[in-house]
Amino acid sequence: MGLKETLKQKIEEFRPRTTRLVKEFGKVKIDEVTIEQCIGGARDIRSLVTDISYLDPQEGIRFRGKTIPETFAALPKAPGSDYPTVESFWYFLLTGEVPTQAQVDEVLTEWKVRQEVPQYVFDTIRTLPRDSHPMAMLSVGITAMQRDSKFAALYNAGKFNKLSAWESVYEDACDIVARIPVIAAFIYNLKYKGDKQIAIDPALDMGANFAHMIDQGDAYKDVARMYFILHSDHESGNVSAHTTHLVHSALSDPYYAYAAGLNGLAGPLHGRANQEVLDWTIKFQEKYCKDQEPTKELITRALWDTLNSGQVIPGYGHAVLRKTDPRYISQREFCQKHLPEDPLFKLVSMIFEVAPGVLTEHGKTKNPWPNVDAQSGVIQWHYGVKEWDFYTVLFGVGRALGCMANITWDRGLGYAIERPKSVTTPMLEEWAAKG
Ligand code: AMX
Repeated sequence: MGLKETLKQKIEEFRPRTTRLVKEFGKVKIDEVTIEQCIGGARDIRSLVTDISYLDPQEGIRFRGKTIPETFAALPKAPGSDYPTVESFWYFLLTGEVPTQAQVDEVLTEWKVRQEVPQYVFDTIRTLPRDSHPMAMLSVGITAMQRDSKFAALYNAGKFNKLSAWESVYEDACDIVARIPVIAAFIYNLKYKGDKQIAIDPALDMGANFAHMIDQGDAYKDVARMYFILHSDHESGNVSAHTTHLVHSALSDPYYAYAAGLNGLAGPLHGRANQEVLDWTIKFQEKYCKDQEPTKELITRALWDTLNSGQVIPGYGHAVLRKTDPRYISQREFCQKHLPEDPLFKLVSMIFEVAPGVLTEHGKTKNPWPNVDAQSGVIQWHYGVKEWDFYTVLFGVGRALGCMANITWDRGLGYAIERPKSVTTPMLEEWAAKG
């Protein structure tokens, strides 16, 4: 059975569970809301459902019930590689099942057809000023491609059906995940390589082809596979996943929805933190280490300078996590294996030794530990992808996997338009007075 048929069976088997919960247990309370949460970004309020991944504050992310090491161990690997193909991970995210090699091969073949990006998308991106941020370029590219949405076409033809609409969301989702690395590589070459474009190699899996298209060697193939998988999903309350879900809940098609998600990912408190980390680290070297090697004392001074100027330490802290992010650890282990002597890796490791203590002493953040973004730029830098304003685009390629798997299931289970209720400040004051 192919991926779509498997998914169809899974969605149809799952649907009665959701229907029963709403019909029979709809009034059961699972949370209550405080004034602090209402003003403070809805933090921790249980009000979203996803089965694609779950984020435990202590343990970190589980994709479909599996930790990062379990996920990497379970999925079929790319030939000669330590890492699974992105295609096998896509199958797993969508269905919750570890695919056989034959099932992975089917996705690989399908993506070869889907990955052809229409020329007008490239033409549209080319009209932007070259100094536009690459995230703006990516967002424009995805929005431009909305013209091709199969979900929008179905809706426009008056054929929207609540039970089967997910099938055209799935079609768009697959097109987006297959095409987005090609668009990202195009942007990279356009912005930083004098528009010297490299054609798709149809023999390669998604990660390997991305490496090829940005003119990287074999070693980077696993970097791309690992990077896209690690950045894919972090349950559905984070800004990019939540925005994508929210926008799609209005039945905006997956292109509109993911462009919106990317626009959220572009924020410095979210996906752009990986760019900020490199920026911070390079500026630290320039300012504090002109005539000397970095030391813990110098790092401590620089961290306090940043905090005292009212800025955050990028790559540290998290809205949900209360421990070192396992995505950080996974990338750190990659560095320890493949680039242990890299000076930037050594510096980032030294920051890891110092920053949690400084942030604890500073006393504001609930989580002084590093998140995914503290480690990801180092790897890119090591392999020569030094244009750090591009790093969030890499995040965006990976995040497409989670966001697209999520909205395919959203539609499959017929989730409603999202519409939380607002209150006014006088109302809060009135409730506050009553205690
Ligand atoms: N440096 C300095 N101060 C920090 C901090 C950091 N890394 N992390 C949190 N704080 C501060 C907050 O700004 C807040 O200060 P305030 O009371 O003056 O407003 C206080 O600590 C409490 O914040 P919190 O409850 O611990 O965090 P949060 O849930 O409000 O925010 C996050 C989470 C990630 C936005 C925050 O930790 C942060 O700004 N980190 C740096 C940016 C970053 O790395 N973002 C990437 C996160 C992962 C991702 O999405 N890719």
